[in-house]
Amino acid sequence: MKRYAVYLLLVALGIGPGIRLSASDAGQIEGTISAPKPTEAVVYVEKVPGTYEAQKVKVDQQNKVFMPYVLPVVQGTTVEFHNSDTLQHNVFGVGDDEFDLGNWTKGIVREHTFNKPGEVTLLCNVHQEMEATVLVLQNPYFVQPDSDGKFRITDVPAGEYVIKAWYRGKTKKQTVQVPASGSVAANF
Ligand SMILES: [Cu+2]
Repeated sequence: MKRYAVYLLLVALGIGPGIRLSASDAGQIEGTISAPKPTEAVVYVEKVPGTYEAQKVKVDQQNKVFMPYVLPVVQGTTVEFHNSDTLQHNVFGVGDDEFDLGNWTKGIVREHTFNKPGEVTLLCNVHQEMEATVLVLQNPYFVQPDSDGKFRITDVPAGEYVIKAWYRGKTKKQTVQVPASGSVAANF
């Protein structure tokens, strides 16, 4: 009898609040960005109150190309830099965060944690043609559009936000009102 009462209490605590949160407090931002290569753009919410879990993300160097070419991350994310080539690469960053990981070859992984928000250009001092961008963002409400330029940012807490579309170093912005359910349109 006692055990059954505890079970009922857990059900009430566990399921009740979950349903309410997901059903009525968050909306979506969806739209289209017009750009020559929309998959290389990033659409993001500038600031959403709260602190967010850092991620661990991988960047590879293949055939003298950084993969991916554009990498949006949450502030505090550690990026593992791999080298899949049989030659030496170097990774250094310039811009809002500056670092130099030195030179290394295949099989070795080096890391950098991106704690400063902003835009960081990745370069290799061995191969001048190698370049990539890391966008260090305050929150995880960001997305990269598909090849048609369409994007959708989901589960955004209801409220008014500035959203930004970054493409090749340039940023456009607009203000949206995210509803408690459903979606708001934003086109760039
Ligand atoms: Cu290189």
